[in-house]
Amino acid sequence: VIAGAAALAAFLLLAAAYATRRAGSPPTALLAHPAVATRFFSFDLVREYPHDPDAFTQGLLYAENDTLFESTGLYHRSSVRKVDLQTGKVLVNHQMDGQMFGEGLTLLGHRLFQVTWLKNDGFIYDQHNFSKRTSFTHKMRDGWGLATDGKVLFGSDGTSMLYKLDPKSLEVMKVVTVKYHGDEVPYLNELEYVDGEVWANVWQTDCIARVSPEDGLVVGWIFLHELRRQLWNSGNTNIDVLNGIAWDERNHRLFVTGKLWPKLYEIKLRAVD
Ligand code: DDQ
Ligand code: CA
Repeated sequence: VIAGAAALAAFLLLAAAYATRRAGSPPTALLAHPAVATRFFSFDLVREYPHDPDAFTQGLLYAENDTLFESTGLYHRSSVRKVDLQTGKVLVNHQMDGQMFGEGLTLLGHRLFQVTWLKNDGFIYDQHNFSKRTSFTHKMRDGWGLATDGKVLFGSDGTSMLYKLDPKSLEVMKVVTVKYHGDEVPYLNELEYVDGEVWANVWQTDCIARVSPEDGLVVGWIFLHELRRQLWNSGNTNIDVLNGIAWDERNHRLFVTGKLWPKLYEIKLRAVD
């Protein structure tokens, strides 16, 4: 799996270089696929905040008033928490059953939806009282990421499939295969809905795919390897992968972090194409 992910990352970089070089005359192979002008993004660092280095971040979203909701994974350590953005302090913590491995989290209305790894079980929490909890089952192959546009849920299961789920019944309303120039993009992980697109961390890479949820086409790639490299170079060698995207829609702030990362970053994207 790790070799596969490394190959995917290498492929993305090559594809980016190739697409840039040939921008004037698209290669005929690409013309066989719908003409999508994929954009490539680097970032400028706006601010960094502390993040619990023991949080194996699986789901992240911005709530309001500088608070975030986060779900964390690992057996006997999974949690759902409300976190103060500025200090990284955990304001409210719900420890999950030790047999559960927390995954994606999203907020719709006043309810937090969460999926779990290697199970089809999910939970719905009252955002003001995590002990008010119900459960559901879903028909995705597994539970990885969740996001919402305020009406439906979007889900990922570690494949290249992006699901649209009915928040009432949790039934699958639609599935699209996420593709970049005709090739499937597997390992879709944590999700975020941003201005009509679904953004997805691609597991084991430092890349976020910007996906059109209507047809699954990748319309942009965000490259964040510099964040992980900086952490590593400053001695944080226990960190795991990039995971966790939160969008503050009102103030147009974008936050990213990773599993066991001691920092959470506010970044601004910069187009490099
Ligand atoms: N996922 O978040 C990518 C869906 C799963 C991550 C699993 C990481 C493995 C940790 C070790 C598990 C011990 C059984
Ligand atoms: Ca998210």
